Amino acid sequence: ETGPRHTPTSTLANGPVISPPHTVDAFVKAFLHELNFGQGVPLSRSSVNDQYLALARTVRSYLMARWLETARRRRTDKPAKMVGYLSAEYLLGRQLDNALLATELTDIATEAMVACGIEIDDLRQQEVEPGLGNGGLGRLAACFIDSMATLGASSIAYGIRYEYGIFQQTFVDNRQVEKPDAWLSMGGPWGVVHPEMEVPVNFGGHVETYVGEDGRERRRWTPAWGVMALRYNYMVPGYQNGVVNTLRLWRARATESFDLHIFNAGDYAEAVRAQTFAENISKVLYPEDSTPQGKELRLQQQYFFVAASIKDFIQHTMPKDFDVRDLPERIIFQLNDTHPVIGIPELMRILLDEHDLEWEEAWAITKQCFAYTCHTLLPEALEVWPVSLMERLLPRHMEIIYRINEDFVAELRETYPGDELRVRRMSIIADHPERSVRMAHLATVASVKVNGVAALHSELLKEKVLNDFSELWPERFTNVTNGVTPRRFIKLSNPEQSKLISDTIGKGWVANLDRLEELVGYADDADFREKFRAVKAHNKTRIRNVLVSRDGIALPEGHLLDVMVKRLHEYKRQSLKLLHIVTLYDRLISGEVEPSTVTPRTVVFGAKAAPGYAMAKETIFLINSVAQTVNNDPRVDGRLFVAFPPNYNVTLAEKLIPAADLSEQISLAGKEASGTGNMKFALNGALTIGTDDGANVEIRQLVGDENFFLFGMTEPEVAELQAKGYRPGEYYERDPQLRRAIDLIASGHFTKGSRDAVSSFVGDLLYNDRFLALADYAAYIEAQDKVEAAYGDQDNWSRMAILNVARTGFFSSDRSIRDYIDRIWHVKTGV
Ligand code: H53
Repeated sequence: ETGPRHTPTSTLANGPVISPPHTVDAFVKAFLHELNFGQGVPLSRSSVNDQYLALARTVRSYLMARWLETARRRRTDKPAKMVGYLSAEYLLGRQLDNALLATELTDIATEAMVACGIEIDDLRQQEVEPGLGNGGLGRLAACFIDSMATLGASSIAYGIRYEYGIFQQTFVDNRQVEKPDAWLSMGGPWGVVHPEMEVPVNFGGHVETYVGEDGRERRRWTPAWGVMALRYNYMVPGYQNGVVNTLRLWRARATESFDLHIFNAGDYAEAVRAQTFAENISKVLYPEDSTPQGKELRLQQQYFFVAASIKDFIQHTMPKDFDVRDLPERIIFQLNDTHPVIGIPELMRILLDEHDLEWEEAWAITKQCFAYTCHTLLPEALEVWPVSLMERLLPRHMEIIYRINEDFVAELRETYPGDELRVRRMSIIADHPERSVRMAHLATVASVKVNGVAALHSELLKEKVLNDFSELWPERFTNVTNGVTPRRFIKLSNPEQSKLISDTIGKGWVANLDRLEELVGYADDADFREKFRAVKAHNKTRIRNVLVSRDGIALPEGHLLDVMVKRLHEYKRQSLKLLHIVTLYDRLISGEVEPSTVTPRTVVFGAKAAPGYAMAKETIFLINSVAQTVNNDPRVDGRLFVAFPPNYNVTLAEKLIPAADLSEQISLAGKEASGTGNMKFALNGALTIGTDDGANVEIRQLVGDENFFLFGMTEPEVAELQAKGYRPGEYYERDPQLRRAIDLIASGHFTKGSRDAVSSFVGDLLYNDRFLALADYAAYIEAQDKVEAAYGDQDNWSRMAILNVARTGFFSSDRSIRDYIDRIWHVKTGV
C-alpha cells in the first residue's frame, strides 16, 4: 500500500535490497556507520550501550534483505495458506546471539569487535532479554516461531508488545519482592515500528438493530471508545536458511479523537491522563502463569491484540481484492491457550457486520479458521469471563457468543435428547457461580482441531477436562507433543557439547535433531564418555562464574548438581524437593550418616511466584531460609549446598541447564500438561528424576527405564487415592523420616526460631496437601538415594547421560511444528 509516488530515477532504488558482505571489514564499516550515524557517537566516546545498540542494528541490517525477500516471495508466489500464531506471550530471551547464529556472523562479528577494541561478551551482557511471557507457554511460543522460520513455514506470529515484561524478582529478608521490568528503557533495537500501519480497536458502547438498504435487519455496534494498535515488527530468523519470518507485536496508543471533548473543554491535563488510560492496555504482562485472575484489563489486552491481528491479516496481508469467503484457504489461526479465543466472535463480527455475510455462511468460514491448543489440566487455569464484563466491554461479541451457544445447545439436545445435565456441562455459558463464558468450550466448539501438548495430557484432556466434547467429536482431538529449539537450547547455550557432537557426527543435527541417535553407540566409548564429562565440568565452571558475578553465590566444586527451575506452583511440588533437602540435612546433622560417605550435592532452585500467590511466596521464603541455614551449618561438612539465585529467566536457564547433572520433574501425576524444561535438561545430558507426568512419560519411553529415575503414583493411582479420601497426616504419622523433616521445619530451626513464619506452610502440608506431596515423599527419597548410588559410578552415569542426549532428538520443536503442519495446519514449508 506504500511506496514512492514518482518513479525513482536512481537504479539503486529499484534493485533488490542487498545486505553488506560477510567480511570482517564490511562488518566493521556497517558497525561504525550505525555507531556514528545511528547513535551519533564516535567509537572513542561511545558507551557499552551505544556499542550494543549499534551491533544489534548492524546484525539487523544483515537480516533485512532476507526479511524483505521472504515477504516478497510470499506475496508473489502462488498464494499459499498461512499460519497465524496467536499468543499473548512470547518469552523470547536475548536476541543477539540467535541472530548472529542464523546469519552465520558470529565469528565475523567477534573479530570485527576485536578490530574496534571491543570485547563482544561485554555487549552480550548489555542486552536485556525481552521477557514477554511467564513460563512454559510463552517460552513454547518462542521455540515454535524459531522452528516455523527454520522450516520455512508460511506463517506470521502475533502478540503484545508489553512495555513491562515479567517482573524482576529480588529477595529481601528471604522473601520475594517484585520490581518492574523496564526492558525497553535502554532502547529496543530489534523492533521496527510502522506508525502508519496502525489499526483501530474498539470497546464498550451498545448494539442496535437497523434495516439495511436491502431491507434486511442487521445489528450495528456503536463502540464507546477505542485505541489504535501500533505495529511493531520483530525478525524471526530461520537457522541458516535465508528465511526471516515476522513476529508482529501490538502496542496500544490513544486515538487523537479519544478525548477531543476533554481537550475542547480546556482540561489539557485530564485529557493527557485519559490518554494514559488507553495506553495502559499494552503496559504490563500479567504475571500469573496458569492461574489467571479474570481482570478487566486482561480481557482488554486479549481483545486488543486479537482484533488488531485479524484485521491486519485481512486488510494488510491479503491482497486488496481479497474475498473473505476464501479465508479458510488462506489462514489458520492457532490459539495458544484460551487467551486469544475472543478472536472467534471477532471474526464472526467482521464477517457478519462488516462483510454482510449470513450467519450460516459466516459460521461455516469461522469454524475452518481456528485451531486450539489446550495447555493445562488444572480447572483454575481454564479462563472464564463474567457475562456482565463481556456485555460491558464487548457487547456485540457477547451477542454473537450467545447465538453460537444457542445453535450449539440445540445440536446437543438433538444428539442427546433429555440429557440436560450434559447440556449444562457442555454449554459455553456457565450459570454458576456466576454467569460467565467458558473460553475453552467456545474454542472447542469453533475449532478444526483441539490438541493437548504431550501424549498423556492429550489423553487426559479427552478423558477428563473435555470429555463430553471428545465423545461428541472424537476426530477433532489430537496430540502434538511439545518441543524446544535446539538452536537456543543446545547450539548456543552449550557450545562445548555442540562441538563434541559436531566433531563426532557432523553438524547436521542442529536442523535435524533425530540425528542425535547416531550418538547411541558412543555411550560405550570410554574416550567419548571422558570428553562428555569434560563438557559437563566446563559447564559447571561456567555457571559457577556466572553465579558469583551475578549474585555473589559461590557454588562448591565437585558436587552433583541437582536443579529445579520452573515457575513456583504447588502442583509442581517445590515443597517435596524441600522436604528432600531437609531430610538430607537431618541425616547429616543427626549423625545418622557419616558426612564423608555422602555424595556431595548442590541443589539450585529458580522460580518466580505470581505476586498474589501467597502459598507460592511462602515456599520461596522457606527455600531461602533452608538454604541459609544449611549453607552455614558446619555439621554439613560441605556435603550439601542450596542456592536460589533470584530472577530465573531465559538468560540464566541457558547457563544453568547445561551444567546440571540431575533434572527435577516432580509434579503430581496428571497435573503438568507437558513441561519443556524436562526436555532441555535431557538434551543437555542431565538425568531426570521424575513422576509419570506430562512429557516425562515420553522422555522415559525414549531414553529407557534404566536411564531415568521414576518415582511416585501414577495418574490413576492419584485419582483412586483422592476418591477414597486423602489424609496427609497419616503419612506424617507413619514415616519417621518424614516426621523428622516436617518437625524440623515446624520447630523454627530454619526461621531463626520462629514457628509462626512456617505455620501456614506446615499447616497446609499436614491438613491439606492438595498435590499429595506427602504421599509421594517416601518414593521420592528412595529414588533420590538411588540417584546418589548411581552418581558414584561416574562412568555409568556418563553412559546414561549420553543416551539421554542421543535418544531425545524427538523433542526438537522442529518436530512439533512438523506435526502441527501435518495434522492441523496443512501449510507449505520451504518458503
Ligand atoms: O504450558 C507449557 C507446558 C506446561 C504448562 C504451561 C502453561 C503455562 O505456562 C501457562 C498456562 C497454561 O495453561 C499452561 O503448565 O506443562 O509445558 C507449554 O505447553
